[in-house]
Amino acid sequence: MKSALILLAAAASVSAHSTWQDLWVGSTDKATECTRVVKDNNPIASVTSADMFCGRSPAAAASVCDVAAGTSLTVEMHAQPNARACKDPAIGGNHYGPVMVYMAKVADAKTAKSGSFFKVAEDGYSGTTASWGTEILNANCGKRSFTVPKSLASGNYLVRAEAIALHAGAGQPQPYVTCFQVNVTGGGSANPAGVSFPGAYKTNDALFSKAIYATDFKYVSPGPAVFSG
Ligand SMILES: *[C@@H]1O[C@H](CO)[C@@H](O)[C@H](O)[C@H]1NC(C)=O
Ligand SMILES: [Cu+2]
Repeated sequence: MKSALILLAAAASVSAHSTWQDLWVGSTDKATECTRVVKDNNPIASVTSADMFCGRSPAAAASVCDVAAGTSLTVEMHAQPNARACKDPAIGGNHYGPVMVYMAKVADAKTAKSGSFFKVAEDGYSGTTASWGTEILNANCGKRSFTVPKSLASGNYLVRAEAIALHAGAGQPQPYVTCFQVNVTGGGSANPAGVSFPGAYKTNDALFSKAIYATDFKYVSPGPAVFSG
């Protein structure tokens, strides 16, 4: 009986893991065409791991997707690879935490192994029921849309989608990260300052240092402020 319960608990925690996998350019579903698909749906071991760059051992993406500056991109997360049904939560269980998107200008999105990432979107927590970024994601079938800043310089970029589950408690953030390869066209001259991954977060950052269930928990955004152009 005891071992059956432990097995059940293990199965539940595995199914609650998730992975960013698909990209939409405007209303066009690019599925995984421009995705550096990560090897599995497990969280990254720590916010200082080398996996923080573009996720757990990502495969090369087939393409680089064109997107016009000032138009929208949508990143999409689901629990299991290639399982996009809306009936299942995108990131279920009690995986409460922020959802963020970063971009980094790179010489060649197909081969880039590092980047200077600026933040383009964030859903943190506003203190009310169901306001965590991951809850908003679940309410939107795993999709988070954002506008590629109109002022951004044209060229290749990595889009880095991130969700950080905080349910495990203080000092134990569980990040999920995937990168997408895009080519921004018709842009301006902005080259926003960025941060590196790993590097931008520390395990003792304010957000990771306090359990989300603590009565005095307060959301403190990890990383830089959102660049909106
Ligand atoms: C990016 O778009 C520009 C403008 O359309 C094009 O000249 C260039 O070849 C594209 N680069 C890639 C890598 O797709
Ligand atoms: Cu999980």
